[in-house]
Amino acid sequence: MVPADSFREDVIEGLSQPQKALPPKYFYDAEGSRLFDRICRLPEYYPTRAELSLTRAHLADIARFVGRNSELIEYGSGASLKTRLLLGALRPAAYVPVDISQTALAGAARRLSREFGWLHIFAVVGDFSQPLRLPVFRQRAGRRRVVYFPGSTIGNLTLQEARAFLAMSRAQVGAGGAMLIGVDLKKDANLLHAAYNDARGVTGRFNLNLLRRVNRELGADFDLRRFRHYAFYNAGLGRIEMHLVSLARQSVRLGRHRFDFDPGETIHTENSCKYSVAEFRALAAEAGFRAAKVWQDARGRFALFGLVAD
Ligand code: SAH
Ligand code: AVI
Repeated sequence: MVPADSFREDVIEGLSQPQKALPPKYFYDAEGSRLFDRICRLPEYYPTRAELSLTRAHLADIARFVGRNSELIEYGSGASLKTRLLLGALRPAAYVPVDISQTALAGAARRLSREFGWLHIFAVVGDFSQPLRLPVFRQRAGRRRVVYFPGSTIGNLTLQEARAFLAMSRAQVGAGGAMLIGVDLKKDANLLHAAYNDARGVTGRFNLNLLRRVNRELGADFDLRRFRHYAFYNAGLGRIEMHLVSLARQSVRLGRHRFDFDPGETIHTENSCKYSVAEFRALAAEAGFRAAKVWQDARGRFALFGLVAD
């Protein structure tokens, strides 16, 4: 659970800015996590299939890179879909999935413990953008700590947040540790546009669900029929931007606060940054990681980086 106070504060602060904005981490209530799982199965949403296929294709090499008997920490683990491929090959000593969505985490931990009876799972509900208390394991010789961050969730962070996240991970794994991180690559804007504007409208529902959550948990009165999903590729900034567009002049109440919208005014709800291999290599290097391996899917849409903390 996200503490209600910080949710309220973040929403009020975000809606008070000249460009209204809401943090994307609040997408993932039970319904948001369910809708995200549906997005992953959409024909237009290539990242999940691309990352799954490259992980399958390079599984032996990835397992060699990580080594056996590691402590595997996964941030934003959600349904732990890709992890299921890795676990059998990596045979980690412990698996620590961390997610802000309690429902997604609980479901994943249940399924994994059924499938991998030998695995020690320590699930942590938490926000990886804040200092987190993770289980402490006694340091054992030969046990490597590895952070796994698939799905290109790094793309949902600002550059500053991504730098802070990589630095935190570097400190966590220590010298000799490693990171496996999935990164969506720059590509034809038409493909990107389709992936975030699917024909069935599931991404639109995922986006609008954020307002439903603000209404339900904070007592606001957003009229969902008067906002519409809008996503486009901002080529200058190398990112998909998701917004909710106000279809009319309107006011929304949240407690004693009132937020006024002009027709066409937007709430910026998510960035999904796309990187080139060189750009991401440089970003990782700033945090003290060397990109020892870069695996890509056959069509060069998505990359999994094997980073080493020297
Ligand atoms: N790793 C999965 C899920 C990606 S979706 C995959 O590759 O398919 C992003 C996941 O990150 C969601 O499960 C969401 O609940 C979680 N998440 C988003 N922001 C978070 C934050 N600040 N702290 C912890 N988890 C977060
Ligand atoms: C979780 N994250 C990497 C997804 C993305 O592609 O940025 C979230 C998402 N937003 C819309 N569709 C999927």
